[in-house]
Amino acid sequence: MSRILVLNGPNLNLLGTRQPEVYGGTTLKMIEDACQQHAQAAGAIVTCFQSNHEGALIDAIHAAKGTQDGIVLNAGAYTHTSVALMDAIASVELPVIEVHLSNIHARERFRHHSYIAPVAIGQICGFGALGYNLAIDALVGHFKERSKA
Ligand code: DHK
Repeated sequence: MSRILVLNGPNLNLLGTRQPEVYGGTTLKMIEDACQQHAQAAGAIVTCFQSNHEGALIDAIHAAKGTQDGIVLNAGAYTHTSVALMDAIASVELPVIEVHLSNIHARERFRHHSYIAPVAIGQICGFGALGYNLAIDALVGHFKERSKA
């Protein structure tokens, strides 16, 4: 079974009540439970972690090396600011799928740029909570393709 870390950044603990018109009404707990179920059906095991602190997210990425096969990451606003998160991902050499609930490209200009995108294998945005399941499918598909090579 492949192991996937679902990592969520700042303010995503408030999902469900935070600007539901932008981020939807699904809570983080609901998203994490859905990830567990979806991953199980896809033959993967999910570990979930959320932090509002950049350093804690970096520590979680470092800890994933050797313990996880890939990461689904919604870095929240750190997506648009954090060279440190980008460097952490590049350092551990794990496949990362970047997820956003909202379509960041259809929002304010400062959200169009992602420091995660250059070190991720792909980006999924605009599909709300469904994006996390799509990211799990993408990672599992990536593992399968890689094992054929
Ligand atoms: C979540 C956030 O917290 C924002 O800072 C990003 C992202 C978008 C999301 O859509 O999930 O800009």
